[in-house]
Amino acid sequence: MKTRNSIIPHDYRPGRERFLAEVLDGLRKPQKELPSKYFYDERGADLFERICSLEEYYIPRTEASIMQANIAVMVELIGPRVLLIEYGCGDCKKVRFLLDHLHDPVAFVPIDISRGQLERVAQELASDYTTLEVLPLCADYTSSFEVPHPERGFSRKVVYFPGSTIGNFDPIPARQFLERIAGVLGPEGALLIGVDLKKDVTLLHSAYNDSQCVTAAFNLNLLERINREFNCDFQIDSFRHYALYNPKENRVEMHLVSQRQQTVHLGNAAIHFARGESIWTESSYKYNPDEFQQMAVTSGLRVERVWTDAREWFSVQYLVAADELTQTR
Ligand code: AVI
Repeated sequence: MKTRNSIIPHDYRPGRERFLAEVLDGLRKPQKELPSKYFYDERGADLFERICSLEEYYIPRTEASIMQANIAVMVELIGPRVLLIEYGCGDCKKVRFLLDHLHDPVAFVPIDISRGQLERVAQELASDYTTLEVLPLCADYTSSFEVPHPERGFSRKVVYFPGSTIGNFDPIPARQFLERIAGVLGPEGALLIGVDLKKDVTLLHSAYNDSQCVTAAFNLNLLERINREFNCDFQIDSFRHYALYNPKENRVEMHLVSQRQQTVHLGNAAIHFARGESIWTESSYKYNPDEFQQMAVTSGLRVERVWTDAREWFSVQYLVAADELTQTR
């Protein structure tokens, strides 16, 4: 949607009521939890940008090095005049590298839940890439929405999903999400996705427990956001960030641990915390390439190429629609 001076995103954001219902639902479970998608209000999006520039958080620079080393082959596989869609585009820094190399991309649909940032970056992209139609969409990208249609015809849809955000889904939702992407892409489309790989636990530990405590601030901001938006009374100082690798489940888990026995009030609800009790706020699954390939195939997608860095910390993978016969549902 375009007005004279600005690009207005199509808006499918979850409303306040749904946010509140999901918070209450999560805090009433025996293992309390909060959905990680709510990290990304304006402050959360800023803190995540800061995480991405930390030395310990290896993902952005490792992924960027893989993209740089292999971009010629990637754009050859993707082909010209595509409709590019990015799920969870954030500040759109990563996609610029791809846009700089693609052959005459027709349109770009950046999708993100953080509306202020999305409006800003869509505007910047539209003025930097003058032949590209920028069609921002503000949504929780795990929900249903319609991909906007560009004015010019395009050859195929390509979804870009970098940063290993797929790792933030539990295995069954991850498979369902890939299935949904396969549906958006249709038989001709392609998915370029970043997938974090299993690695030394000490590296994971420092990546999610950085020395400047930016990840801790990012995690705690979720409680601050709930306080701000629902007039809730979380005592932020009485919760501590805690992240650990769970080798049995192949995931980093982030928690907020109550430092004392306390009661928090949210609307009419009173939520009790024992000392040491945690709220589970995020999982970040780590795969090996075979495991990811297996999951993709059951979602209607086939991994055609996998690129990794020399230390095999991270992978960028190119997927297309699986042939009917190879799908093992
Ligand atoms: C967005 N996502 C891939 C990040 C991750 O590594 O799971 C979010 C994050 N959480 C803590 N640090 C970064």
